[in-house]
Amino acid sequence: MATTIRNIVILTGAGISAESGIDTFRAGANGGPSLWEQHRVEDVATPEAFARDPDLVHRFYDMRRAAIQTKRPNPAHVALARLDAEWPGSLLIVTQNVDDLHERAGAPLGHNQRLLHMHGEHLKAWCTSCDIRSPWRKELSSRPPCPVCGARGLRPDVVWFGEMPYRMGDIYAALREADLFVSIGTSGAVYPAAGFVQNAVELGVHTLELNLEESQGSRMFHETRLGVASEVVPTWVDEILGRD
Ligand code: BV8
Repeated sequence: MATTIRNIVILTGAGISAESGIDTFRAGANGGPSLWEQHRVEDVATPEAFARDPDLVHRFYDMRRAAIQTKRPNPAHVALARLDAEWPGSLLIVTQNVDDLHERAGAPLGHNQRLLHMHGEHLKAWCTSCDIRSPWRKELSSRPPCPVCGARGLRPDVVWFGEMPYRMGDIYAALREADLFVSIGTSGAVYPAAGFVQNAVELGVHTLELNLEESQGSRMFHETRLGVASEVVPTWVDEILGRD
């Protein structure tokens, strides 16, 4: 591992929010059915699905948008917010999650852009008429008017399968500058996010995985630590901040 670590890129997935009671895509919180067991991806998370049955897609996202507002950040989110507040080098947290638990774990995250939602956010609505994204906490099933242009063409501001993830240029630029890439709570099943570890290894970056179980990308990491995020993430943050 590089002697001094200055620039860190962290990728988070549904596993970091599991202990906050948010279903992951492969396992339901509290043992219930996973998101993808409740709905087929191609029925609810593709542009084609939205064109075919917008009511079903709106119901799916209205349910999740309402649910995350009843959840709270857990010690893993709080530990990353502490790292963000205290890390002297560069840090970019790239989340695949569309919940706002990273932001709610520590105000600094939102303001100084050290957090990036590559797959969008539940709490934003995107107007397909004026192309503006607006903060949104309520439902979209009743086709409410866009707060900017008044058109009734709002969609969830999430990246569906087949759509280009957000700010890929910023992510690759941060990986090129990184000394350390850390992946937390992700199964490594969805691309291009699942390809970041390979990109990092090819760039000579040290790679660390923190996950409940082996993932599809585990063999590519220099180091894997297994356990629940609420335990392994605070321990790692203490270590990297030299507090252990
Ligand atoms: C694109 C938003 C063109 C919506 C999401 C290459 C090869 C094969 C396929 C492809 C490829 N390139 C592209 C594709 C197609 C596709 C894809 O990857 N398909 C897969 C299914 C094979 N990708 C796309 O369509 C992407 N777009 O490629 O555009 C392009 C190409 C190149 C460069 C640029 C653009 C768009 C994908 C984004 C889709 N939208 N979310 C919504 O949320 O509804 S994806 C969604 O699913 C999440 O955001 C996340 O990315 C993924 C779920 O994965 P995880 O977060 O990892 O969750 P999962 O449940 O799977 O795993 C949880 C993990 O946590 C587990 O490992 C578990 O052990 C662990 N865990 C559980 N509890 C805990 C824990 N860990 C710690 N503590 C715990 N307590």
